[in-house]
Amino acid sequence: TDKHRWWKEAVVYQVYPASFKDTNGDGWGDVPGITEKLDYLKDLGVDVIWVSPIYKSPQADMGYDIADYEDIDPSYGTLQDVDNLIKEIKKRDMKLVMDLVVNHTSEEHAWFLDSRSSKESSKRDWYIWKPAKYDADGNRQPPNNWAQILGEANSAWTWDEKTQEYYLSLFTPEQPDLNWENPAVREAVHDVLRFWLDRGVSGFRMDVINLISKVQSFGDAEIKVEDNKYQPGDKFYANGPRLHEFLKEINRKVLSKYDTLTVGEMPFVRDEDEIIRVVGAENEELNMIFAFDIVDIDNVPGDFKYTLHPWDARDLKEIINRLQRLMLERDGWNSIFIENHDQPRSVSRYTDDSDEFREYGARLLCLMQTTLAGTMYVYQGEEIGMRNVPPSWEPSEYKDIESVNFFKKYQDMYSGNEEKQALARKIMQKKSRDNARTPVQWTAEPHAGFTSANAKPWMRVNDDYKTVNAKAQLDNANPSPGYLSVHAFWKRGLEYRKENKDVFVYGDFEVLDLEDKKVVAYKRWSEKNAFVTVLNFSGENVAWDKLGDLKVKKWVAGNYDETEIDSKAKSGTLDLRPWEALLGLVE
Ligand code: TEU
Ligand code: CA
Repeated sequence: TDKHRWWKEAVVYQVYPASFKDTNGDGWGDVPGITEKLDYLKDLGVDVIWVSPIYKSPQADMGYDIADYEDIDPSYGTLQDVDNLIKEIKKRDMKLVMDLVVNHTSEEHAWFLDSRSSKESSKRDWYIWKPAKYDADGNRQPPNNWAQILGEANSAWTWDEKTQEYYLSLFTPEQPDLNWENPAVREAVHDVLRFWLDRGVSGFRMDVINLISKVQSFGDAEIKVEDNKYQPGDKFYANGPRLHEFLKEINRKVLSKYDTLTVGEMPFVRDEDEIIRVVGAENEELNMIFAFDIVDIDNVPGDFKYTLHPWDARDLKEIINRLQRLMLERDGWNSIFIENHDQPRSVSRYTDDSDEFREYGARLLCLMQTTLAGTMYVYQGEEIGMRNVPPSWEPSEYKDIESVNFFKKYQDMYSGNEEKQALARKIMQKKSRDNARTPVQWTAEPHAGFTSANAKPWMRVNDDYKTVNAKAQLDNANPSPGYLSVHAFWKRGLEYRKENKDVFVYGDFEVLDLEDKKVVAYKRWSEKNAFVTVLNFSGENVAWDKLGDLKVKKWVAGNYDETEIDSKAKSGTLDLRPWEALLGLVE
């Protein structure tokens, strides 16, 4: 129909380049490493490759601090390497999407160097500068109480000695926020988009794009986290007053002139009208967003991310149901993802990553994602069921700035308190971004084949690589009769999704049995076909009797022995084993 678009049907694979594949033995992944693996990605069923930032950067936040939007960081390669990558991608009928980080730049970007050089600089108002405040004791204080996002113990404002003012740096001091109120900034950003689109790139993943418009009063945030000096300030900068104007401008001036995929990262915001204003087909802003509901499921609501909060299948169903229905009913569009470089590994987080159940869990999550409506995103390593780092890791082995800051906060606040230090380690192992950033496990060779044997990987490889690696799963796609390796299951799942795109990409959605605490189940259908997905999100046997009127014609996929799948009940009560997942064609 007229609502079909290539970017809706596409399977997007996210590459986190430092950890993907190293080709020159410096222990750091690179652009030629991506090129080397294109056949692997094509074979998996990938259509679009989204590469996390490879631009010139001091790497304070792994490239999300950009010093030059129009050049490549030498640690990743050269512009020629990227041209070659684009050429090779096109040859295979795939597309490249770049990461666009324009809420902020690096402090080393020429624009900021100029801006901070003097109050009279012509680029002073390209960033957000404010005078200090003074408390009753005459001590200098930042302009307001907002906390830094990647270092919650600190202020979002950084003092500049030379010009005696604060600049806004929501993420880290090395990432000053651009002032989007200034039309010259917006035009410079438009030029960045054109630069890459003209080079053959097919779209952008837009980093924290909903933070670009700030409430200009820059007032204090309400106190939500009692034991923290600074507070979450998102009410003042998430989906701020001019966001839609700025997005429409980008669309009108740049995007509408190309055929692109655009996905905006949109933390903090749950409001349905706000979501539709961005992704509603009529609104001409972005194709889709990354909503944070599923990846925030285990955070204490209203608190920072490094907290632990229990959840069960009901919470997951509520989210899936709400977002699937919202997009279908209001002509918006979903992104289906549960992993990325900021999140722990899904098999560890949502299922059970023990040796006994890891593969079942990974196949269950695959079956869930490949049968939901939206554009499908796979994060590197997800397709082989990579795990979180093991609990035995020392704090010093975590590399991410957010992890470093979190450990430091706990050390400062609770020094000498063994219990709190143990808690910090536990939270880290469950939630840190490092979990997703360990090198991809390609083979059982030294360093998992990520880099050469005598090199030192920039980040420790997960010890489980001898059993969990791509080669083992490719060589042995059928580890035992009726079972597929996690990789083979993904490959088949993506293929099946495309063959039945009328249902899985575009079809209708209805959740079954919202109340059950263990099982997530839903029906998907089109004019041609109907399917039911049943997922046991528990390590227990469950007798599930909520198929209702549905009669299964044939079970077509499952994460247990598929040679026996026909013996499963087709109506009435379904006996589910731990983490069992089933897909059935219904009458
Ligand atoms: O992340 C934005 C974001 O809000 C979170 O996902 C963030 O990673 C953090 O964990 C919240 O506690 C994006 C990028 O994906 C991330 O890698 C960058 O660090 C960040 O923006 C700044 O550019
Ligand atoms: Ca390298």
